[in-house]
Amino acid sequence: EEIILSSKRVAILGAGPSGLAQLRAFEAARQSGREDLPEIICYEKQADIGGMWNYTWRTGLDKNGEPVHGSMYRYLWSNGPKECLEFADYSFDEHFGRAIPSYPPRAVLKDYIMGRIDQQAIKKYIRFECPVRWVEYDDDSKKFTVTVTNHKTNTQEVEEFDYVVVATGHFSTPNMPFFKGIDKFPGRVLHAHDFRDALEFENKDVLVVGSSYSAEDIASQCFKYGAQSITISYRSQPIGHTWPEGMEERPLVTHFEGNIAHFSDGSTKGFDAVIMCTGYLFHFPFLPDELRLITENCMYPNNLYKGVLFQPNPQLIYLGMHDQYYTFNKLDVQAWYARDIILGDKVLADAKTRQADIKIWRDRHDKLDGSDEQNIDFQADYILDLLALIDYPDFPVREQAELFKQWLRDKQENIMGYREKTYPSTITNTMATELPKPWLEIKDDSLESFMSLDFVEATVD
Ligand code: FAD
Ligand code: NA7
Repeated sequence: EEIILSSKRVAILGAGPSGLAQLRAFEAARQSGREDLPEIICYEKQADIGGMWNYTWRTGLDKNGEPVHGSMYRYLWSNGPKECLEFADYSFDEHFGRAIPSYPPRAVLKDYIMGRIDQQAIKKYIRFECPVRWVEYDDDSKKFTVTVTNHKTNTQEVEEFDYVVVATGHFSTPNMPFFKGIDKFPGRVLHAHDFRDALEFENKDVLVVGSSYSAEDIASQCFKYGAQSITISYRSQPIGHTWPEGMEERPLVTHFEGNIAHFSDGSTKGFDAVIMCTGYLFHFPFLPDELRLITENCMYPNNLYKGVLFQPNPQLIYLGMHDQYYTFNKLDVQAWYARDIILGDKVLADAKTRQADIKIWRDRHDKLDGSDEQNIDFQADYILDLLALIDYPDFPVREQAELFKQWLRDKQENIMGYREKTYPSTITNTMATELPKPWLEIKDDSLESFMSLDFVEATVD
């Protein structure tokens, strides 16, 4: 029988990359011989770990009637170099036993992330098919009450915790705009969240609204899988790539008449389908106002000390709430820091000191010019700030920032070919191998098919 030495209890909400990073951080402490670990329960709505990286064919509601979490689609490949998300303590070489290309498909990246986790050790903390319904904090007992629905037993569970870690992601609840006449559009209208298989749009004229990652990638997917034409409509700034024939950018759609879209430059065009790539809402229906993070998708949400501790109540921790450049390695660093705070290894600064620190970062954040280059350096500085506080293995954050900037240039040079570029690992120095044929021609993206390709040793200029 397990003896619980600590009276502390921690709830982790979500078992995607953030929640898993938190579980793994505690597991690392346990393996290093720590005995004063808290009791942990991780509640996960889905039936498995992996979060966004679990591909689901479902849209709308899942088998339990819960909103489908997944926004990933078939044929999704990493949209950034794998060298920028490589773990310091688990390299791609170690996982795959050989060099692979820099931009792997979803299933390959998922295999890597999962490979680092001792699934047996970690799954025992997780209650699957348990969506969190409500979280409350009691000022007197200084404890949270967490209420979940356990779909496996069809019962409600209520437990008390000292800490709650919110790791539920923020790319699942569509931000869906309205345009006059869209209610009478005769074709399919969907949000990126519900986009699954680009083949649905073969030979179709597709309107993509939005100008960020989803718009860029879903438009490219539609091109790759045979759409007849793709028009990308931007609100603020065009993406600005040199698009292949059949793709173009236009300013914002103003309204629809039948299947005809009218754009703000006075032009018009008829479409078969409209895909709203208009981003996501931060949605925490299980949190009362006083515990709820209120933010848009940005580089440093307000009210989060060190980007993780909720300022009004630092027993509440949020992971992965920034807009993303760095992903898995950054989530690891956040989780490591959160663990040290929970274990009491780090003394928490008083509210005034924390507020002053938040202000420094928010002031810097307000001065960013919105360019990717500045955002990347800002996020690198943030990670380095956290790294200095913890004993997580150092990793070459700045070198990875330079790779991100190269990635931007490579996308600019050839949006349909950037995934053929290769970069050296900042962890092992291994040079990525090249795809044996153009990305546009590799249409089967399964793990087996990808790993059976004859990767080519990269030529060094
Ligand atoms: P998530 O992965 O979203 O996991 C959150 C978990 O919380 C889920 O398992 C969910 O089921 C669970 N959950 C939610 N609500 C509840 C609840 N009420 N109760 C219990 N559990 C709940 N990143 C990259 O590094 N490279 C990429 O190429 C890339 N491509 C992307 C493409 C798309 C289309 C999207 C949407 C994101 C992409 N990302 C990419 C970013 C991705 O969000 C992160 O890689 C990562 O998944 C974030 O991890 P997370 O754990 O914070 O959130
Ligand atoms: P983002 O990066 O939050 O971008 C949202 C985009 O949607 C952005 O271009 C917005 O334009 C645009 N938007 C938002 N509302 C509207 C309306 N009303 N009309 C027109 N355009 C609008 O979300 P993404 O889905 O692209 O990316 C999220 C993650 O998914 C990311 O990490 C990827 O890896 C995958 P704006 O520039 O604000 O004018």
